[in-house]
Amino acid sequence: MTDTQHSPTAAGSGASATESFLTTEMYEAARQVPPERVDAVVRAVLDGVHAAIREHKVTYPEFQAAKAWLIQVGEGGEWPLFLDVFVEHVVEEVQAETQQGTKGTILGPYYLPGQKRLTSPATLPMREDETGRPLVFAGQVRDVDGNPAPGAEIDMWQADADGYYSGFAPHLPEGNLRGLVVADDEGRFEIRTIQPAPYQIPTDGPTGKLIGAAGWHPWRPAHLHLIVSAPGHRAITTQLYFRGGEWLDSDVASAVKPELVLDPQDQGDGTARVEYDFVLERD
Ligand code: MBD
Ligand code: FE
Repeated sequence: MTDTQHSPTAAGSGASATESFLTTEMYEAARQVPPERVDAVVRAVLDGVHAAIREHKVTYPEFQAAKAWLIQVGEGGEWPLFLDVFVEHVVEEVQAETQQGTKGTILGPYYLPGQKRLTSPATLPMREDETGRPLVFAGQVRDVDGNPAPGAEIDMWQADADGYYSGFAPHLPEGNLRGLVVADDEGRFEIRTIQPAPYQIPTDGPTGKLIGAAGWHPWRPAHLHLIVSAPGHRAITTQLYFRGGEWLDSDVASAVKPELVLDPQDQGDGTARVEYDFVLERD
């Protein structure tokens, strides 16, 4: 890989996301889709495309431009980025119809399994000179009846104070601001980290070019990513946002829910603290 391909500003983050996705078991699980489902869903997607062409009288130059763009999304490795930004929120919405407890939201393209296991109280791995407001994030994992969930784990990842994710930006150490935090016997956890910056879709890749061409903005509000799990419980994939943060009302990925907005309180020493409890369904 050249440096350009893996630089955080270029489509390199997209290419890394494609590599990462194709090596996860998530993809294996999706192989066996019955033909009736493929027929019904793909037909509906194509019907939607045909309807858009008719409604907007799409021309040959526009069709060819779309074809060139689709090719570039693949070549730039940006399918995970594009699909997670513009499509995943609806898949999550459908799944959420059958899930109780803490609200979930999209996984996004930057999850990396197998991070360092840390015991609560824990500090996420970070650089010695990591910038950003220090944040203490604490709470308890419980079931829907309010009972503590022993053996709970919080798999957490986030951008740094410049909006970059480790594993997808070459200047960051592996595992930076990622960790699997093991809660105590009553599901309680306390995690020290820093407050992330908003995330900007790389403007020089095909996804960013499309966003620019349409006159949209490329921003997600600052967020923490979490997968919260406990033995005997259904895991929840979610994100937590920050009250008053920029782009909260216009997330390009449409993944903000009001229940997921934190309001950390300054502790008088430059550190902020916030409590958030998670509620998991039993299996
Ligand atoms: C992100 O950080 C993210 O969380 C999503 C969903 C899409 C792009 C970048
Ligand atoms: Fe993210």
